[in-house]
Amino acid sequence: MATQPETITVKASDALLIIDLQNDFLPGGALGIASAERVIEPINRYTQYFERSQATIILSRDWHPDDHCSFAPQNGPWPAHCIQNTRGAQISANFTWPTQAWLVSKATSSDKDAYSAFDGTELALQMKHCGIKRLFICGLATDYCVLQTTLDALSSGFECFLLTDGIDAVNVSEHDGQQAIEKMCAKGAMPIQWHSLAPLSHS
Ligand code: VGL
Ligand code: ZN
Repeated sequence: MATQPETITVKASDALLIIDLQNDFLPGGALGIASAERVIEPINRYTQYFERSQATIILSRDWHPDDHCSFAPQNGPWPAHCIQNTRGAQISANFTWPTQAWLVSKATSSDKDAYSAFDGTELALQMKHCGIKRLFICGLATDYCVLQTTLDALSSGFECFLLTDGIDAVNVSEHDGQQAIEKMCAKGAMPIQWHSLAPLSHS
Protein backbone atom coordinates (compact mmCIF):
# COMPACT_ATOMS: atom_id res chain seq x y z
CA MET A 1 0.00 0.00 0.00
CA ALA A 2 1.27 3.48 -0.79
CA THR A 3 2.28 5.49 2.25
CA GLN A 4 -0.04 8.31 3.23
CA PRO A 5 1.39 11.78 2.68
CA GLU A 6 2.07 13.68 5.88
CA THR A 7 -0.92 15.61 7.13
CA ILE A 8 -0.89 19.34 6.52
CA THR A 9 -1.04 21.79 9.39
CA VAL A 10 -2.74 25.06 8.47
CA LYS A 11 -0.97 28.17 9.72
CA ALA A 12 -2.03 31.77 10.29
CA SER A 13 -0.03 32.75 7.17
CA ASP A 14 -2.21 30.48 4.99
CA ALA A 15 -5.36 31.49 3.15
CA LEU A 16 -8.49 29.64 2.08
CA LEU A 17 -9.67 30.98 -1.28
CA ILE A 18 -13.28 30.18 -2.11
CA ILE A 19 -14.03 30.88 -5.76
CA ASP A 20 -17.44 32.08 -7.01
CA LEU A 21 -19.78 30.11 -4.73
CA GLN A 22 -22.66 32.06 -6.28
CA ASN A 23 -26.28 31.17 -7.03
CA ASP A 24 -25.79 31.39 -10.80
CA PHE A 25 -23.25 28.54 -10.71
CA LEU A 26 -25.48 26.37 -8.52
CA PRO A 27 -28.53 24.33 -9.60
CA GLY A 28 -31.29 26.66 -10.83
CA GLY A 29 -28.78 29.37 -11.71
CA ALA A 30 -28.08 30.85 -15.15
CA LEU A 31 -24.92 28.75 -15.49
CA GLY A 32 -25.91 26.17 -12.90
CA ILE A 33 -23.71 23.11 -12.42
CA ALA A 34 -26.12 20.26 -11.66
CA SER A 35 -23.91 18.61 -9.02
CA ALA A 36 -22.39 21.74 -7.47
CA GLU A 37 -24.50 21.73 -4.29
CA ARG A 38 -22.25 18.92 -3.05
CA VAL A 39 -19.27 21.26 -2.63
CA ILE A 40 -21.02 23.48 -0.10
CA GLU A 41 -20.80 21.17 2.89
CA PRO A 42 -17.05 20.51 2.44
CA ILE A 43 -16.47 24.24 1.87
CA ASN A 44 -18.34 25.06 5.08
CA ARG A 45 -16.14 22.54 6.89
CA TYR A 46 -12.97 24.06 5.41
CA THR A 47 -14.17 27.54 6.33
CA GLN A 48 -14.67 26.59 9.96
CA TYR A 49 -11.31 24.79 10.02
CA PHE A 50 -9.41 27.74 8.54
CA GLU A 51 -11.17 30.15 10.87
CA ARG A 52 -10.16 28.05 13.87
CA SER A 53 -6.61 27.98 12.48
CA GLN A 54 -6.61 31.81 12.33
CA ALA A 55 -5.90 31.72 8.62
CA THR A 56 -7.27 34.29 6.17
CA ILE A 57 -10.50 33.44 4.35
CA ILE A 58 -11.05 34.99 0.94
CA LEU A 59 -14.15 34.77 -1.27
CA SER A 60 -14.11 35.81 -4.90
CA ARG A 61 -17.24 36.62 -6.84
CA ASP A 62 -17.97 36.96 -10.55
CA TRP A 63 -19.49 40.46 -10.62
CA HIS A 64 -20.59 41.52 -14.07
CA PRO A 65 -22.36 44.63 -15.38
CA ASP A 66 -25.61 43.71 -17.20
CA ASP A 67 -24.07 44.34 -20.64
CA HIS A 68 -20.96 42.27 -20.02
CA CYS A 69 -18.99 41.12 -23.06
CA SER A 70 -19.12 37.45 -22.02
CA PHE A 71 -22.93 37.37 -22.39
CA ALA A 72 -24.66 35.96 -25.49
CA PRO A 73 -26.36 39.26 -26.51
CA GLN A 74 -22.85 40.76 -26.80
CA ASN A 75 -21.74 37.66 -28.77
CA GLY A 76 -20.03 36.20 -25.71
CA PRO A 77 -19.91 32.47 -24.84
CA TRP A 78 -22.26 32.50 -21.82
CA PRO A 79 -25.85 33.30 -20.94
CA ALA A 80 -26.12 36.40 -18.74
CA HIS A 81 -24.94 35.45 -15.22
CA CYS A 82 -23.67 36.98 -11.98
CA ILE A 83 -25.02 40.44 -12.74
CA GLN A 84 -24.03 42.87 -9.99
CA ASN A 85 -26.57 43.16 -7.16
CA THR A 86 -28.86 40.40 -8.45
CA ARG A 87 -29.86 37.19 -6.66
CA GLY A 88 -27.82 35.14 -9.14
CA ALA A 89 -24.67 36.96 -8.11
CA GLN A 90 -25.20 36.37 -4.39
CA ILE A 91 -23.05 33.89 -2.53
CA SER A 92 -25.11 30.76 -1.77
CA ALA A 93 -27.35 31.14 1.26
CA ASN A 94 -26.13 27.66 2.30
CA PHE A 95 -22.61 28.98 2.78
CA THR A 96 -21.81 29.61 6.43
CA TRP A 97 -19.91 32.88 6.62
CA PRO A 98 -16.94 33.11 8.96
CA THR A 99 -16.65 36.08 11.31
CA GLN A 100 -14.20 37.75 8.93
CA ALA A 101 -13.53 37.30 5.23
CA TRP A 102 -12.09 39.22 2.31
CA LEU A 103 -14.40 39.66 -0.66
CA VAL A 104 -12.85 40.10 -4.11
CA SER A 105 -15.04 41.14 -7.06
CA LYS A 106 -13.78 40.35 -10.55
CA ALA A 107 -14.78 40.83 -14.19
CA THR A 108 -16.50 44.09 -13.26
CA SER A 109 -15.89 45.97 -16.56
CA SER A 110 -18.27 45.50 -19.49
CA ASP A 111 -15.50 45.18 -22.05
CA LYS A 112 -13.28 42.59 -20.37
CA ASP A 113 -13.83 39.10 -18.99
CA ALA A 114 -11.66 37.80 -16.17
CA TYR A 115 -11.81 34.22 -14.93
CA SER A 116 -8.95 34.65 -12.48
CA ALA A 117 -9.48 36.32 -9.10
CA PHE A 118 -6.07 37.94 -9.69
CA ASP A 119 -7.02 39.47 -13.05
CA GLY A 120 -7.69 43.19 -12.61
CA THR A 121 -7.73 42.95 -8.80
CA GLU A 122 -5.29 43.80 -6.00
CA LEU A 123 -5.47 40.30 -4.55
CA ALA A 124 -1.82 39.25 -5.11
CA LEU A 125 -0.52 42.50 -3.59
CA GLN A 126 -2.89 42.30 -0.65
CA MET A 127 -1.92 38.71 0.09
CA LYS A 128 1.80 39.49 -0.16
CA HIS A 129 1.29 42.52 2.05
CA CYS A 130 -0.26 40.26 4.70
CA GLY A 131 2.52 37.68 4.43
CA ILE A 132 0.29 34.98 2.94
CA LYS A 133 2.39 32.29 1.28
CA ARG A 134 0.14 29.28 0.81
CA LEU A 135 -3.30 29.16 -0.75
CA PHE A 136 -5.92 26.45 -0.35
CA ILE A 137 -8.32 26.77 -3.26
CA CYS A 138 -11.89 25.53 -3.68
CA GLY A 139 -15.14 26.65 -5.34
CA LEU A 140 -16.60 26.97 -8.85
CA ALA A 141 -15.90 26.29 -11.58
CA THR A 142 -12.94 23.89 -11.84
CA ASP A 143 -12.52 24.40 -15.60
CA TYR A 144 -12.75 28.23 -15.63
CA CYS A 145 -12.26 30.41 -12.59
CA VAL A 146 -10.63 27.81 -10.32
CA LEU A 147 -8.24 26.89 -13.13
CA GLN A 148 -7.23 30.42 -14.09
CA THR A 149 -7.00 31.61 -10.49
CA THR A 150 -4.76 28.70 -9.53
CA LEU A 151 -2.48 29.15 -12.55
CA ASP A 152 -2.13 32.87 -11.73
CA ALA A 153 -1.48 32.12 -8.05
CA LEU A 154 1.27 29.68 -8.98
CA SER A 155 2.93 32.11 -11.37
CA SER A 156 2.74 34.84 -8.70
CA GLY A 157 4.77 32.57 -6.40
CA PHE A 158 2.09 31.26 -4.04
CA GLU A 159 2.17 27.62 -3.01
CA CYS A 160 -1.20 26.15 -4.00
CA PHE A 161 -3.24 23.30 -2.60
CA LEU A 162 -6.30 22.30 -4.60
CA LEU A 163 -9.14 21.09 -2.36
CA THR A 164 -10.51 18.45 -4.74
CA ASP A 165 -13.59 17.67 -2.64
CA GLY A 166 -14.56 21.36 -2.78
CA ILE A 167 -14.56 22.00 -6.54
CA ASP A 168 -16.92 21.23 -9.41
CA ALA A 169 -16.78 21.78 -13.17
CA VAL A 170 -19.05 23.17 -15.89
CA ASN A 171 -17.81 20.45 -18.28
CA VAL A 172 -18.88 22.00 -21.59
CA SER A 173 -16.88 19.00 -22.84
CA GLU A 174 -17.11 15.90 -20.68
CA HIS A 175 -13.50 15.88 -19.43
CA ASP A 176 -12.85 19.61 -19.01
CA GLY A 177 -12.84 19.43 -15.21
CA GLN A 178 -10.44 16.48 -15.09
CA GLN A 179 -8.15 18.10 -17.64
CA ALA A 180 -8.16 21.34 -15.63
CA ILE A 181 -7.12 19.43 -12.49
CA GLU A 182 -4.30 17.77 -14.42
CA LYS A 183 -3.14 21.13 -15.76
CA MET A 184 -3.09 22.77 -12.31
CA CYS A 185 -1.20 19.82 -10.83
CA ALA A 186 1.29 19.78 -13.72
CA LYS A 187 2.06 23.43 -12.92
CA GLY A 188 2.68 22.63 -9.26
CA ALA A 189 -0.68 22.67 -7.43
CA MET A 190 -0.97 19.92 -4.83
CA PRO A 191 -4.33 18.07 -4.85
CA ILE A 192 -5.55 17.34 -1.33
CA GLN A 193 -8.80 16.49 0.45
CA TRP A 194 -10.35 16.99 3.85
CA HIS A 195 -8.50 14.03 5.37
CA SER A 196 -5.16 15.58 4.29
CA LEU A 197 -5.49 18.25 6.99
CA ALA A 198 -4.25 17.57 10.51
CA PRO A 199 -7.10 17.17 13.01
CA LEU A 200 -7.58 20.22 15.22
CA SER A 201 -7.50 19.81 18.94
CA HIS A 202 -10.84 20.18 20.68
CA SER A 203 -9.68 22.71 23.26
C1 VGL B 1 -17.10 31.34 -14.47
C2 VGL B 1 -17.93 31.00 -16.58
C3 VGL B 1 -18.20 32.34 -16.72
C4 VGL B 1 -16.52 30.75 -13.22
C5 VGL B 1 -17.35 32.68 -14.58
O1 VGL B 1 -16.69 31.35 -12.13
O2 VGL B 1 -15.88 29.67 -13.30
N1 VGL B 1 -17.38 30.51 -15.48
N2 VGL B 1 -17.91 33.18 -15.71
ZN1 ZN C 1 -18.63 35.21 -15.66
